[in-house]
Amino acid sequence: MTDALPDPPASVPEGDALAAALARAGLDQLWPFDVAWLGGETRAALEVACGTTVAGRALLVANSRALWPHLLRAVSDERARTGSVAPHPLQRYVDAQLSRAIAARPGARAVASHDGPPYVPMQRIAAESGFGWPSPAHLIVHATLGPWVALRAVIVGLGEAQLGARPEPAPCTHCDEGCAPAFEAARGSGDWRDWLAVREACPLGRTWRYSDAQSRYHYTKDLRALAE
Ligand code: B12
Ligand code: SF4
Repeated sequence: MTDALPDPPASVPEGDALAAALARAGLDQLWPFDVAWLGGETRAALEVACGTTVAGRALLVANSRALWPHLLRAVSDERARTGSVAPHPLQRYVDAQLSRAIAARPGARAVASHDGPPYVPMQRIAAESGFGWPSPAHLIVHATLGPWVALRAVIVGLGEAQLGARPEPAPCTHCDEGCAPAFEAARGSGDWRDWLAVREACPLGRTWRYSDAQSRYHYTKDLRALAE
């Protein structure tokens, strides 16, 4: 059983009340970036997703395993209130937290990774903003969390960037354990456990892996995982 593992430290930019509110709700990995750090194509796709031109400070909203107990509480409250759980509880939870967080920030606009199509290119934004780097298995890998990170949203319209130079995360160098063979195996498989094995193959961030129920829900969307 992996549910007894501790949560990783939240990553919140200093003095950022909006980010701190999201972290308290389990959206615990907040990465400020300057829209100017993005390549032209990515920025254009972000503008399409936001329905407006974007510039200045933006915030990438991601989560580690820390989100899971918050989601379980929200689901349990919903069941107590209405007697059932409506579809897409995770997306609804994220949407509610984003709306609440930006309510007091005129000009701020949030676009969730599940909004679409067209989708906001979250993986390209994560890579080009320096949050993480793309692995040979096409997952974004974070320096601390490894592949155990979900990309939830981008918030734009947060004023002047004032962030200096873009941080350069070290890209994946070849490692002995390699996710590439696991990825090749998963591509030909219809079993979600083979996709989970792609994440498990990475030596980075193993301490922060998702709990068993969280993994099952993320890969299968099976609502029964929320009741375990
Ligand atoms: C649509 C989608 C899917 C679709 C279609 C993917 C496709 N090839 O067309 C399906 C349902 C198959 C899918 C599956 C998975 N996905 Co997906 N997916 C997305 C989503 C919502 C949109 C992608 C998109 O079209 N972006 C817009 C285009 C323009 O940008 P792009 O960078 O060129 O996008 C390409 C890649 O992102 C790629 N892609 C999407 N998901 C995955 C997963 C893997 C492993 C690979 C290799 C590529 C890939 O497909 C896109 C189009 O070619 C993104 C979130 C987002 N908004 O980006 C998540 C996202 C990329 N998926 C993610 C994950 C984890 C997965 C799964 C591994 C697990 C899961 N949730 O089921 C599986 C992979 C297993 C499998 N059987 O393929 C994560 C990646 C996290 C990370 N650390 O990098 C994201 C960011 C969602 C999240 N909340 O974190 N996904
Ligand atoms: S297994 Fe190795 S190559 Fe794959 S993401 Fe992890 S560090 Fe990178």
